[in-house]
Amino acid sequence: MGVANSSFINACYRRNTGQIPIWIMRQAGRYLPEYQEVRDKVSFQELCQSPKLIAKVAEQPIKRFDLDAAILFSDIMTMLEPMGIDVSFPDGGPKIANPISTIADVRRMTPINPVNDLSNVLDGIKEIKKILPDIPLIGFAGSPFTLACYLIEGQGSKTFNSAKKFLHQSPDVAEELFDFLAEEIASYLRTQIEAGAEVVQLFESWGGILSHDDFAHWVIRPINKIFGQLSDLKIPRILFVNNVAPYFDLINELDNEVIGIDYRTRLNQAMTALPNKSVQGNLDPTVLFGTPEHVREKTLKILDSLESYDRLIFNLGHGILPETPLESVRVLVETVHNYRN
Ligand code: 1CP
Repeated sequence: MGVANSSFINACYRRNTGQIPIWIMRQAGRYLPEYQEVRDKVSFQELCQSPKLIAKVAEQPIKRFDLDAAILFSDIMTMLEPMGIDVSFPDGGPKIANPISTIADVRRMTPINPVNDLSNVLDGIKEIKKILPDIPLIGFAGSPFTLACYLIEGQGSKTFNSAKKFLHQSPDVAEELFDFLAEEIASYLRTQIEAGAEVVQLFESWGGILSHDDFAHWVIRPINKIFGQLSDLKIPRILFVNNVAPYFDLINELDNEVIGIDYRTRLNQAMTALPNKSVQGNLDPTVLFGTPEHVREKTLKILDSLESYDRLIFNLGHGILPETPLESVRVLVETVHNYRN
């Protein structure tokens, strides 16, 4: 079939008349025993620095399930390391030893040249394409706001209140930080495409905590800059926003192709609210802890609620959780694929 005419790429452009495509956020990860086996031998950061291992774990979910896209195995924090940010993953989640708080901190961050500074990631993309030439490959980065959350807070948080306060206490510093991040993210995504990725996704994991006004300024504006800088590449540009519904009016105006929808929102409402976008989502990842019949029912409930399938990419409404039963994933993929042949 070829990547360009795959159901996934066609769905990104709102023209898929075949099977509904499905991939799963965090599809390579801890719920897979074969991933755990790799992680028993190397740390997460060692894994992210080895092109051969990147390709091996990116392929694992594709080998096991009939998924329609692969995603680069990396992390949103990886691009920060060559900028001089000291990132580690002591207990699973990221931790930053030198968080950002002043204009001097922002100016100390080094602009990166991805071809030199992130060559292992780009070589990982090339390795994945060698193994999986016919499966669309998604490259990705974190959004400026989501990266700023970790840069300012220094670690994960339930509220990211320090990051939110920062936008109001030090707007000029934030402005410079966001401009810097937007430039770096755009150039990094471009090199991912040049290395062989066919699609990009921006993860806006934390923007959903912002007021509507702040979302317009700190999410929409920098993301439009990033997507604008990629428009000449003519590749599908996906934006996933965790808690997207309050901002549908702003999202509609974005220059991109696909919006990832979190599990809180009815997918049919998202499709109505975003008439010119393809949508990607949105089964609640915890559903997969139910019985196979339950997984099938909840999946069909979403599918049955929709009026059109030409612009649908099925996915979970957030990342798959560790310990998710493998049988549930199999049932999910089968249910989506059998829905429209
Ligand atoms: O093996 C391990 O113990 C590490 C766990 C792990 C994995 C498998 C982390 C640490 N990152 C990843 C891979 C990863 N992260 C991928 C590629 C895998 C795939 O999709 O198949 C991607 C796309 C990400 C993106 C990512 N990292 C996001 C955005 C997605 C989201 O969940 O909203 C975020 C917020 C991160 C930060 C991060 N890295 C790792 C963890 C556990 C976290 C989340 C921490 C937190 O909740 O604050």
